[in-house]
Amino acid sequence: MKRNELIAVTCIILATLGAIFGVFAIEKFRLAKFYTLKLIARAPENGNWYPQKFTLKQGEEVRILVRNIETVTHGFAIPDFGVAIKEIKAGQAKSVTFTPDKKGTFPFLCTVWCSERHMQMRGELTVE
Ligand SMILES: [Cu+2]
Repeated sequence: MKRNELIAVTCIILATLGAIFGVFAIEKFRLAKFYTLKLIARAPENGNWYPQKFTLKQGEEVRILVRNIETVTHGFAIPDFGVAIKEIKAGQAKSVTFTPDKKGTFPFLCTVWCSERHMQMRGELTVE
């Protein structure tokens, strides 16, 4: 290969990689900026909620993105704050915004019968 061809091929490879990494960087920035918290929904036998415990600040609005990475439908609810996402289908992500107005420790849970261990698909949120 001639020197000029080598330079051209190198430039094309770098431009392609740059575009790919650029898209990932923008996506990461976008998610970090718009969502206070990202939750992964998994049935208990596949690891359960991740994170299963998290902390929020009283009076500060939060925007939670719940991502269902499984092949079954899940739901999401924090009954103490009247927060609910009725259905998050397989592979879907949905968000919910609310402001925790009281301190304490509260359960969050899946609201769709998703597995034999569905009743254990729970987590805990602390408001400080
Ligand atoms: Cu579930």
